Amino acid sequence: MELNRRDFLRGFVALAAGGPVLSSSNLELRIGAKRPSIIFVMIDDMGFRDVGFNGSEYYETPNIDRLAKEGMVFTNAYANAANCAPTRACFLTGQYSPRHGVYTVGSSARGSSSDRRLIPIANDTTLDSNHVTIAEALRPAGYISASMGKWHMGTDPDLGPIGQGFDVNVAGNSTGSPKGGYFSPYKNPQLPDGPTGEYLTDRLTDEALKFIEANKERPFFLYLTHYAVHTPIQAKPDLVAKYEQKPPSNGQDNPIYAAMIDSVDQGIGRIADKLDELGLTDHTVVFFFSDNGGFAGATSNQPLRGFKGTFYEGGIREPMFVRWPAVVESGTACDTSVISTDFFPTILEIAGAKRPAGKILDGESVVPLLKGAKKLNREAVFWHFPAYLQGNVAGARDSKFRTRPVGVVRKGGWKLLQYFEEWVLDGGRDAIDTNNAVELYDLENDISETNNLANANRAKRDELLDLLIDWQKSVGAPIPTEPNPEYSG
Ligand SMILES: [Ca+2]
Repeated sequence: MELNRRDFLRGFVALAAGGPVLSSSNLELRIGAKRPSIIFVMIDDMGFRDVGFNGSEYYETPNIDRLAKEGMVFTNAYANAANCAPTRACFLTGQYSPRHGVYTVGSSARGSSSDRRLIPIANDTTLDSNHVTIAEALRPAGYISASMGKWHMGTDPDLGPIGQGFDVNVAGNSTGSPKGGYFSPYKNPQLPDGPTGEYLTDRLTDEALKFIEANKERPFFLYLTHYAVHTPIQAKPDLVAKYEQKPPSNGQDNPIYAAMIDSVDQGIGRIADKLDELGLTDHTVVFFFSDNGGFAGATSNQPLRGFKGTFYEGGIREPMFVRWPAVVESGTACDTSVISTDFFPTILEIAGAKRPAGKILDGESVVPLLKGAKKLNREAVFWHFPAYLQGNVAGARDSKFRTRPVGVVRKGGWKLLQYFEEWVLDGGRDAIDTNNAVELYDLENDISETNNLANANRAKRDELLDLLIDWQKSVGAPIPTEPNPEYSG
């Protein structure tokens, strides 16, 4: 039996994942003990078009683009929510928000009460320790895990990364942004200060390189969860100067934000170089993702509608690639919808780790897609946001809220949004043709969600609405129904 390099690597992967193995017992012995390492890069607030590989002409991301090109780019990749904490809770548990109760950041009753028609569902701001996190699920498979950067789910010893199963925590706590800013001194109890003026993104990269180096002989899981590119918008002056010389492009025009992205990109380049230097590149799976859409004060998501905080595409569609030279054909793209709850089962399959006993995983492993399949088994992906997010951003439904309570489903190229205020208070399904409770978009032909087809395609509308309502029942999604007595119309 003759093996070329790719066959060899595939055999290694199959073995690691508990799948069929190559026939050579020597080969099994040599590679059986080694499982792929996994680096999950979670950027904060990075918009879909904030990278070169998705068409930005202003921001420069040559390292990110190179890794994307060496792997598979996902063009319909979604965060589970339009803001930070819920997407992270979904990623860490592999469960949709109704199962852990983290729906939003802070209070679910944001904005002025007099503008809210319903009493929203209460929000959990931390992840309860009874959940099994991805780090806890990987541990029995022999993985050492590190969380480096923003955590936003609580603070150690109990609810930070260490309390939730990671072996290493650098800089992670309950905060959603760097309280002391991006330059040392950081005022972060989980991150000893560096030299004055050290830049946080560079520091997290340094820490990541140290972790990789220290664990090069064993499988590791590195959750590199940059604080960048969340506010405060702060960057290194030499990089800012570079972008001040560039003409804005397609609404992207902030040189400081561009420089923040540049520092992230340089860090990715340094990590890729380290993997090469240590001979780990072929056996390390690199995921690149962001937790919600681009922030209205910093970037442009066009042609996508809306920003961080809205459930239009600009709030939830993310830049994503997976590089895994042993398995993923370079230069490939996948347009199947995937969502951040999919990472948990994906990572377990890659690691050959068992699913947590007694826990439902809502996502589906994307490993078949990585191996060239075109579809997953499921019919649709869902969102549930029974809360209010204040703010006036372009593309939102009204000028007071980035979103009001909403449920969302995407099936194939179609997307339906069910707005609970109109649904609950204005006659529900009986009045669906006139109460403005649902919106239906044909994303394949209308990526900007400009044309609401709810009444033009009632069959599709009803099909998606039935799917969404069935899903809400199946996960026990709480829908706000109590009118707010303080609402003043
Ligand atoms: Ca975020």
